[in-house]
Amino acid sequence: SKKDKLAKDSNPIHKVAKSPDAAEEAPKNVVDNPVESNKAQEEVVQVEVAHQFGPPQRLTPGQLGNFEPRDYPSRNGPGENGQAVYTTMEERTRADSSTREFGFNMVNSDKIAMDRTIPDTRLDECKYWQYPEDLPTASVILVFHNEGWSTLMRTVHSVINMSPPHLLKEVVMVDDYSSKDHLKGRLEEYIKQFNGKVKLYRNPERLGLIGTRTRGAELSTGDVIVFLDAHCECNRNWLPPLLARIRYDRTIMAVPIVDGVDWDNFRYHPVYGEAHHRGIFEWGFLYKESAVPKKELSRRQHNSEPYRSPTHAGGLFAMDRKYFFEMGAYDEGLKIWGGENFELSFKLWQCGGSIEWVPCSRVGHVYRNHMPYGFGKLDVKIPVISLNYMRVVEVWLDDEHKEFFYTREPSVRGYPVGDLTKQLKFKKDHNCKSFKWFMEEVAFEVYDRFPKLPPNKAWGEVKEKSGMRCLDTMGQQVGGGAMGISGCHHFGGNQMFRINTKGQMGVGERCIEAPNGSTLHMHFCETQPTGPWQLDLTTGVIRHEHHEKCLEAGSGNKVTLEPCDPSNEKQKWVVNEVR
Ligand code: LR7
Ligand code: MN
Repeated sequence: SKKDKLAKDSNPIHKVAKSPDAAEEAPKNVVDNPVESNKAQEEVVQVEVAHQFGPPQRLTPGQLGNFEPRDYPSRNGPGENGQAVYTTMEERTRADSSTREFGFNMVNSDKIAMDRTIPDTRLDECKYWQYPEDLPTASVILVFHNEGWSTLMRTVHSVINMSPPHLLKEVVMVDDYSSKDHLKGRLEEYIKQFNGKVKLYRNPERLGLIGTRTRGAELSTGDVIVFLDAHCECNRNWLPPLLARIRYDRTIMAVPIVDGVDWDNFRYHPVYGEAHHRGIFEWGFLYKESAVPKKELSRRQHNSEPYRSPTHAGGLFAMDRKYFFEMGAYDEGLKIWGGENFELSFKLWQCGGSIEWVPCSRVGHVYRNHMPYGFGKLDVKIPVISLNYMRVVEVWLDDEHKEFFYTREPSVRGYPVGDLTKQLKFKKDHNCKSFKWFMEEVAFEVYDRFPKLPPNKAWGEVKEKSGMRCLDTMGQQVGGGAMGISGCHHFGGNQMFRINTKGQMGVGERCIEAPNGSTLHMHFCETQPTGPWQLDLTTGVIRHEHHEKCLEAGSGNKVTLEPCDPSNEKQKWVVNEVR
């Protein structure tokens, strides 16, 4: 294909247009961009190669890749160079309450300059790429709901500072019905310093992040829309590598590599070491990242080149604006938060687009301590996220794979997902490929980690026949202490188990084992969907076939494996489906 051919073509043709006095221009912010394309004066050879190494002999230290910003001035305020900042004893109470309110330690964030420097986390190669001069312009869209002040505004400053001015059409802020005071007049005043480059729109009601993003895209005027969460810090030259892929092929969704920013001390750090990762999922549609398979890596010549990914975390990505709407934007039936990353990903891949992660584009994201906001009043009796997943599953998965989702989340099966006519019509009209194709050609490593699931033999709360207590994880995690039994609450959650026809007992994304032959513990599920648990539906006995023992309800919250005794009522269980 054309794409493959170009990826292999390493002959550098693109000429760099560089203004001679760029180095003398005073930086307006921390980082400015010394390169202004001046096509009238410079002979620019147009090539179709959007991501191409420049001629090595030109790339002396004074002549890096064509959009490379100058060096940071060295500064040493709190948090500079992405260093951690700390809370004093006097600040402790305020820091904790801000963390409860925003999911971030705002006391620490407030100490850090809006334009602090962060370490360049890119591969060294990245500095030497020559990007096309005629890149599309970008609207950076920040949707926000009750975000903290300094984390939000640092995002805006960072986008402005780190983007070549002529490529940044605007920053579009869309307030998703926030109630915090600092997001009212103070925000309106503050953005005036950006001379109209930062625009602010407000939702008349809570739309959730998904609907708000679509609205932000409608309000945008750039060629490309770039979504960022409202608590990000852009790294050096983050924008051109994303735009270059879209210029090359407008059906590519270009995704930056997400670095971590700590919610407490705001240290900026890469999430992974050398190895590239990409976005996948398990069958309950929890988002996962996994090392990129060799087969994909070897399609490229240079380790800093973009690679294809089945999906992405959701928050940070660039797309051709018109193409986003040609693809139907987000499903309007998705509510507030979650699953929209899969909807757009599956739709893109199955209907002719693609997703690429771009190693030379890096953006830091502050991972929250917890989600500080609710989802508002919604008439939904299952978790909103599950409802969103169901809409995605019902539209984009085939029967075989749908079944894996409902095996992993049996309690939501059959819940009404609302009208899908528009989505199904889109799929048909665009002749979209099957999910099987997607699994085989794009997401082929998923089965290695998350095998096809055999049917459940039983699922629900595991209740003692002779009492009112149910098997309960007791909040234990992998590597933690013993699980137990406690009063049945019929809400599922920590009391919702699945035993499949191959003997695996699962709870959520985890599996249950009895490593010491006595107490039950959480485990990472094996890469085979098998296990030692034999449930006899008639007698209610749950037997561990390797230890040759049976599950017995003890005193207090205890549950253990004991020698099997068919006459012991404490070894009899009933599994009740709960919805
Ligand atoms: O009702 C809401 N309205 C909003 O405008 C809820 C949230 N929001 C805003 C919010 O202020 C923020 O700017 O939407 C943005 C995302 O919300 P977060 O930061 O609470 O989400 P998250 O970072 O916990 O979750 C990830 O998954 C989400 C749901 O699917 C979105 O896709 C987020 O963008 C996504 N974040 C990322 O991908 C960041 C990187 C990796 C992670 C996690
Ligand atoms: Mn976020």
